[in-house]
Amino acid sequence: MAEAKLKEFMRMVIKKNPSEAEFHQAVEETARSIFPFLQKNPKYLKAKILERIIEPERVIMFRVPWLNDKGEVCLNRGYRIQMNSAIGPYKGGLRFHPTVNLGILKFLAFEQVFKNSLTTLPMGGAKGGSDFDPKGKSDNEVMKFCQSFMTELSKYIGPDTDVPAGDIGVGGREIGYLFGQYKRLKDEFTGVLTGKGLNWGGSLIRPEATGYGCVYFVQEMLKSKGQSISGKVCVISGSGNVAQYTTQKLIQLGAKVVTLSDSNGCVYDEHGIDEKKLDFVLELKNVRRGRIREYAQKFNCKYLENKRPWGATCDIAFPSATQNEISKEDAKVLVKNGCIAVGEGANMPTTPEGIKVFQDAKILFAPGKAANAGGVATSGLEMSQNSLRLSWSREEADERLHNIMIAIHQQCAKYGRKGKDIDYVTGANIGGFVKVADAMLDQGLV
Ligand code: NDP
Ligand code: 2IT
Repeated sequence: MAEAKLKEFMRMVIKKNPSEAEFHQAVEETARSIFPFLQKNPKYLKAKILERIIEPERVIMFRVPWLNDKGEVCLNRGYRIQMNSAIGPYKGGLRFHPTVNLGILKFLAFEQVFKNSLTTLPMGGAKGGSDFDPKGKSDNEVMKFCQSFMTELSKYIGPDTDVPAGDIGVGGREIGYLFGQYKRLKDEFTGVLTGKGLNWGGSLIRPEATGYGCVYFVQEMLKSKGQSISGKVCVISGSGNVAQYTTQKLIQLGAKVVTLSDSNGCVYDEHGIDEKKLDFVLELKNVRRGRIREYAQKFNCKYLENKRPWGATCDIAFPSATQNEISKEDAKVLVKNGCIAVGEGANMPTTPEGIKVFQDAKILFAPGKAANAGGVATSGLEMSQNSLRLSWSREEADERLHNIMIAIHQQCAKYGRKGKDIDYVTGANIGGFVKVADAMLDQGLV
């Protein structure tokens, strides 16, 4: 009965939003958890909250023309999906990657609504970006693109309206160029973006926050089973912002990280990545913007061309690159090799079939909207510091982040407890939903 209703609901979603496969996937995963909850709480059904929550409040699409270093005209498409503002200003990252399209950004904006609600902070959900590929572009070209992108985006954002941040392909460099252009256009120095440089309104710990937060969350899951991070063998995908600081925190807590990857392949270091090797990765990826293959050459370890790291034996997996990077087969291999926990640093990195494999095997599985919420949570802290015109110490920001991750774990436990176990998918979906749904009820038909 419930399955038939879900199918009918999904038929409507697909018909109304054709060619948006990732959006359909994210909605179905969430609706599957929420449907039974709605039956028990008909006030949400009557107000059609689920139907309303999947419809963006506003979608902005725009042309981004810019000149490359050869003086040629280049053209990209820009987007901002303002998904839900029931509990606070729109908040969420910008992704610059050639695969960006409307469906991918709608899935990310949808996930962001629930994630931001879980953080306990007052932030609505949004996502944006462009099909611009920063790879291989000069700093000058990236700046030109960012200036053109912000010239249009600036009409729709503001510190109390919508506060973008980074995501794939958008780090400190891009946030700097975007902020500079916004300030120039509006003649205002405000907290309109997060992930800013420390000298101009950024928060300590923001670069580290997604990775650190993901490890703090996994630490809580392990604690619930009487276990700890220390001594665990970990595999990580990606080698960008999230992967780098997940690695750093795991090293600090005494775990052994054996893999990192990028879109060309993966490195396997049986001796483990230590602080020194991680410094090399930070310089390679954030300054020289090179390929992870160089790590294998430098430290004389295995490089697997065009491979993901899921074949390596591990205790814990941290998918931290992109969506749908763990298939059903990958999940089976991880379980077979003894993996006991998965912390999703990326957004929706596990396919629905992969999630089922993890759940059937009863391993600890933390969905992205809970596990990677530390990034946006610390963005929320950056917004508070900007409003108060002060800045917290590293220790204070880290402690707040840590407490938020503990609170998110508690919300997952509250709504996802099943006997001795916690179903983190159900817990995160319902926990994230309730606060937004109640605010929508309070605010009437908006
Ligand atoms: P970065 O751009 O810093 O790094 C992305 C990493 O993932 C790179 O190593 C990149 O390799 C790899 N990657 C990207 N796309 C693909 C692909 N299609 N196939 C294989 N590898 C790929 O991004 P972040 O670290 O910021 O983001 C990683 C994930 O974490 C994303 O899912 C993002 O949405 C999520 N996230 C990020 C947060 C943040 O605060 N930054 C917060 C919460 C979630 P290459 O260099 O070769 O492209
Ligand atoms: O997916 C995410 O949560 C992010 N990219 C961070 C968003 C933010 O506003 O810090």
